[in-house]
Amino acid sequence: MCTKDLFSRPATTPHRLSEATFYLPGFALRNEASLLIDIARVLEQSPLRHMQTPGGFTMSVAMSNCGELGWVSDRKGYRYTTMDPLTNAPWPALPPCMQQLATEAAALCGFAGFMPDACLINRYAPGTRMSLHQDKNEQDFSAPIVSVSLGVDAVFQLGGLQRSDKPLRMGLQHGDVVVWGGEDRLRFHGVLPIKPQQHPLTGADRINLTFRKAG
Ligand code: MD3
Ligand code: FE
Repeated sequence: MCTKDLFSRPATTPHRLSEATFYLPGFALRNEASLLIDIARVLEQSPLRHMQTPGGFTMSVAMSNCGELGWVSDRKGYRYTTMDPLTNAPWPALPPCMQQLATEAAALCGFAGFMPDACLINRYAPGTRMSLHQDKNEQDFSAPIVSVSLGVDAVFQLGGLQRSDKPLRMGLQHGDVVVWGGEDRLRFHGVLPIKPQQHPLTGADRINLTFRKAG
């Protein structure tokens, strides 16, 4: 499935961060080359773009999607669509190697049979942040979300179920995977401004993939 990868690594055991949040350090390293090729192909069809918020601001994170459904934001609100509003074509299909990575990571964390129908691709340039929010545009909160970090390091904020709960900070590096489900699925979370750094595969950028069951 991920044939471009020359070296295979053993699967890491998940670290349980809370009741239903699991950290798999470096889990995506075994497929890093395939993943970056797949992402580049997706972005040729549905390019990264800065979406508008309902309040009329431009998001600093550049985004695109693959899978049956894609997350969009515009003046009308946040939602999932089957068509890319930029190209007026369906979102590119979820590449099998990407889907397999997400399904395997979820299964290692106790979420057997996770079949994502959406993958949001976020690109953070230096200085870009994502403020605390909940992911609640999906139909089914019983499915987990699988997050894959690529490129330069980020400091992730994991809050509680109330916006006012003080968030924990954790570093996320190239290849790290985090799986969130169950009672942690609706926790507030965010990303602090990305510091200027260089990564051999992505330059100054961080790329984050979030695999979701949206429909
Ligand atoms: C914790 N992305 O796209 S992924 C997003 O690094 C988003 O780009 C961040 O938040 C990023 O919506 C963080 C990690 C993540 C995803 C979903 C969660 C953390 C979560 C759901 C519940 C709790
Ligand atoms: Fe989120």
